[in-house]
Amino acid sequence: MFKKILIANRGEIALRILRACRELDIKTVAIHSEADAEAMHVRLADESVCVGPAPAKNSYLNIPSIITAATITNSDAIHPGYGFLSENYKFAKILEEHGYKFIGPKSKHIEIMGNKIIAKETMKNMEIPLIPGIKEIKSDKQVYDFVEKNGYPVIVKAASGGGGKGMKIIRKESEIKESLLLAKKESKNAFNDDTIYLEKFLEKPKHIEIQIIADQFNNVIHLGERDCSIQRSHQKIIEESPSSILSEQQRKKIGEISVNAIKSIGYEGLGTIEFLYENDSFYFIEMNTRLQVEHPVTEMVTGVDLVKEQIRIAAGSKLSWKQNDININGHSIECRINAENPKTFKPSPGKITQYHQPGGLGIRVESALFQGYSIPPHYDSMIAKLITYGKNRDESILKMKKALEEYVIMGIENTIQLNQDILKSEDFVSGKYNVNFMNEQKVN
Ligand code: MV4
Repeated sequence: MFKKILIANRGEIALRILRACRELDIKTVAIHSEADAEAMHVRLADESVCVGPAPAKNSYLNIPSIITAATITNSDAIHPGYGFLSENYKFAKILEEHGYKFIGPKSKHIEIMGNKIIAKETMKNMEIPLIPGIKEIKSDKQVYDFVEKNGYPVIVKAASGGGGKGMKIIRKESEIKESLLLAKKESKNAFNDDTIYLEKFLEKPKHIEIQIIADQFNNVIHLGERDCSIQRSHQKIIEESPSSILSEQQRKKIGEISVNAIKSIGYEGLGTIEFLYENDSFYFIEMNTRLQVEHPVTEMVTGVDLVKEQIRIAAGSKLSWKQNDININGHSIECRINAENPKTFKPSPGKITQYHQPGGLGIRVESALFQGYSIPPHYDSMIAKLITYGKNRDESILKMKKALEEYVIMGIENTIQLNQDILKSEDFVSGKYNVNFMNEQKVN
């Protein structure tokens, strides 16, 4: 097992990783920017190293500085968390070449899944269903021919994109030329790669993702699904597991398909296979090769500590579970709480003047906040995740409503009330919501 892990992240996820390390009796090194010297992850770690100034590109993304921190602290592994360097295959590769274990998949698999066209081709060969489309758009004519045969609407996406960047929906012929030009231009600007592809556009899909975990001996299991359809501008707000619309047979089938695909590429570590789900069918869109923000809902319903298992596997241990050991029990919901104006979603950094967090049976808070802490303006605005567990979905919702009522975060604007409004809405309560929920909802 590792003796010391450097946590290349901040905020709630740095604390989550730190706690997993403690339980595994592994020493921790926090890294931080100049703006985060007082942050909770720095206070709780065994050691800490300042890796640069406030802007992430100079600190949490500063690869030479982070490797130097690993060297001077004699760390043997680096946990990237989510965001920042977590899906940077070059970073994973540098660590592989320098004898530090990157706690995540092999750089090769991060690279494959980072290119959405290659990811889709890889999955297609493994019998995962795809949305009909054009693999790589090389000429406008291909698009004219496709819509002639398959009709509108279609969607153009950036090969290097993901999470919604550089997407264009095309609903009629007159939009084709401009949309293709714009999509190319935007993806060149954002990703320095103007490769684009096309899919038939699904109007009302759910976003359903399957959690998998694979060890270094090609043992692979899935841990059911998460429904992440409640989002705004491609930022998730509420996630839940299990999804209320899947039957036990559907879960088993999509889980097995996902496991087989992962097995056949020799993947190692945690992974999430993202699907769009419409009219009882799953369509693969992307794979995430990192620990995800919403991992707690899966932990609550399976009882598996995903971060401890991720670390154990990275150290070369075998999976602690066989597929038959995994049962989905009860229901879990996660609400993300952001330091934002709940109407405009403009970030609201500043000092927390009063803080009280909810508790009780089935209530879990993942946050690095404390009274007197100043939220810096330089990073993501998510400040807390509130997770509930109940014996069924109704109980999980009820506990969430009561826990949100109890949560006090003063001094900054936050999205607690927005979460309350969503929980009250008819579409949320029925479970029959889709990715358009926040656009359609008259959440007030
Ligand atoms: C789609 C789609 C409909 N049809 N692809 C947005 C982010 C990226 N991961 C994929 N996205 C979508 N791809 C086809 N062919 C609708 C979306 C989409 C979406 C997907 C998941 C969660 C939220 C979403 C919100 C708007 C659009």
